[in-house]
Amino acid sequence: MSRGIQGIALAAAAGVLLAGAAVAQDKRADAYVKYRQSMYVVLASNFAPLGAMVQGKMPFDAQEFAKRADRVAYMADMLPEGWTAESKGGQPSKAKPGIWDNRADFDKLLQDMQSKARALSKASQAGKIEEIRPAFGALAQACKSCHDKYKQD
Ligand code: ASC
Repeated sequence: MSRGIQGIALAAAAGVLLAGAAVAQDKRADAYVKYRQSMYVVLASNFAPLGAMVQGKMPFDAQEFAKRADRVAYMADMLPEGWTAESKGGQPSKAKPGIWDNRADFDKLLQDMQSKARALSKASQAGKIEEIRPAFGALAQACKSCHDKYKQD
């Protein structure tokens, strides 16, 4: 092999290796997104019946409400695990890229949602719908505030 051809072969091999590393990186990010979305599925699936009870679309069951509100708070606390730097760019995702440019603001919204979720779980312990209703509304608003800014429609 001439020097020139050797050089080209080396450059091509390096290119393949780098492309391989990029693919591995992408797959890792995609896996993080999958993990993250699974958390949101569990969270939303437990949040939905709370909404139905608060709105009178489902009979209010204090025990059931408290159980699901506890799960929502638990999942909310787990969410940051799905928003690590490794998850950046993972697909398919509705996360707006702005999250990574406004990380402090995003984290603040996430923490606010976590604190509202804990408050709802606490409020649900006494089983009084009139105490639960405002706490539920505050949590729903916290979810929406973040979605409006950082989630694609
Ligand atoms: C849900 C759900 C959301 C939030 C949001 C609350 O049940 O899937 O994204 O509540 O609509 O405002």
